[in-house]
Amino acid sequence: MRTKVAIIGAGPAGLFLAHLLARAGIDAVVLERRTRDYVEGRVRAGVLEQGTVALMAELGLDARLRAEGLVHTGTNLAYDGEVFRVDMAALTGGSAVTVYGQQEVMRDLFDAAEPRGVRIVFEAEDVRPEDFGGSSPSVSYVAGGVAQRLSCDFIAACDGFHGVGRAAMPADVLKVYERVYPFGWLGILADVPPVNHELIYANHERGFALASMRSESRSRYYVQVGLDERIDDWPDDRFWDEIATRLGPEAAAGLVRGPSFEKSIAPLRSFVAEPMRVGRLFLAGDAAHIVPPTGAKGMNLAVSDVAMLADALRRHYGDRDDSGLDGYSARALARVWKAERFSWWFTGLTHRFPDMDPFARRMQVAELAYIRGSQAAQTVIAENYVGLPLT
Ligand code: FAS
Ligand code: PHB
Repeated sequence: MRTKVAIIGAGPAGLFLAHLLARAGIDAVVLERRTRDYVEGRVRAGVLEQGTVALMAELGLDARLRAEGLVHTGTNLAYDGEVFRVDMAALTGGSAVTVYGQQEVMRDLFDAAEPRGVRIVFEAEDVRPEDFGGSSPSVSYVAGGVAQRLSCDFIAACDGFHGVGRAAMPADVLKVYERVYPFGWLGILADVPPVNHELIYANHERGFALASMRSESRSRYYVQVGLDERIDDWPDDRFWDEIATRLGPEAAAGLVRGPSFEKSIAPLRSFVAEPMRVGRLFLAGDAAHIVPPTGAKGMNLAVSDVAMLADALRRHYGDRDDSGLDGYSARALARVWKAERFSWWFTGLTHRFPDMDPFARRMQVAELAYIRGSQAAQTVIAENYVGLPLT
């Protein structure tokens, strides 16, 4: 089989890229090792930056998003029993974010795939990018027990943090930067109304907490937990007591408890692999970078990467201009590092680190108190949270 662009992975990066290429009339094939149900069933991101919303609209995939997404013009910070709101729209000339779960985004992308000629091979096994150092790359894989080879012009590794694309890059070319945090996030989904109509990020001496949602009747909550903690350590009652404590009396005043139907623990790390291109192999999304979810950047970075890559491929095929492909890695990394910085900083501001001494704790509280009273400091949060422009 032959195509122009072989895409490994049908997560947000792979599917947004596939749709962008389909719209540009550039043939592509997506090789996904799991089933659609598995990919769509993963509970992950919850907040779309303005750029991601705009891309869904540009692709004509935003009908449900417009109908069901929750537009948030502000977000809230809680500390020492206080809560204050950052009016993001006022501070960014009207920008906002939209709460719309990654599961819903994936459903919209998958539903529109076949009608738009987006070809996806699910349950592709043993996927291997090959010969991407030359002008005739290919991807070998096994489908239905039969060995296949997909010849192509380019390979886009959109295969996530544990994918094969980055692993196939020469070790002497790849440089990685990493920070593994000494804690994780325990998250639940429960069909109860959210405690607040916007998100609340809470810094408490017992640890971080986040009050989010998926709709006006479905809540998403997180508490910071130690790396040695397990889901079984956290029955619902303990979770609800802890989220109430960490949000504080004012923020938790309207907390509605109920049975969780999803409970998971995610580790936190900051990670960047450079470069995001070797020969005809390009990395995009979690395959190249990971951020702690504090800044709600993960999925949104995947989207901005593939928006840049699709633009570069359009110029290659349409104008025989390779400047976009040659500049992709530097351009994508420039935005990635700014999101890495914001996510790392926001995690440092709101989480309890095991080695934190009383002075460090007071510095956190002092910085939150300063932000509370500073339009300049709140503008920094607002412009990063709604999403920095694609440069
Ligand atoms: P993904 O990992 O989403 O997709 C990669 C795809 O490639 C997967 O479908 C995988 O099956 C496939 N694949 C992997 N190896 C393959 C192979 N060898 N062959 C074929 N296919 C292969 N982000 C936020 O903004 N907010 C959050 O709250 C948040 N929570 C998260 C919680 C967890 C547990 C995790 C893991 C991530 C979370 N993220 C969050 C980040 C997440 O949303 C990612 O940023 C986003 O899914 C990135 O999309 P992709 O780059 O497409 O990678
Ligand atoms: C979520 O709703 O899952 C969510 C929201 C904001 C974050 C992280 C996760 O920063």
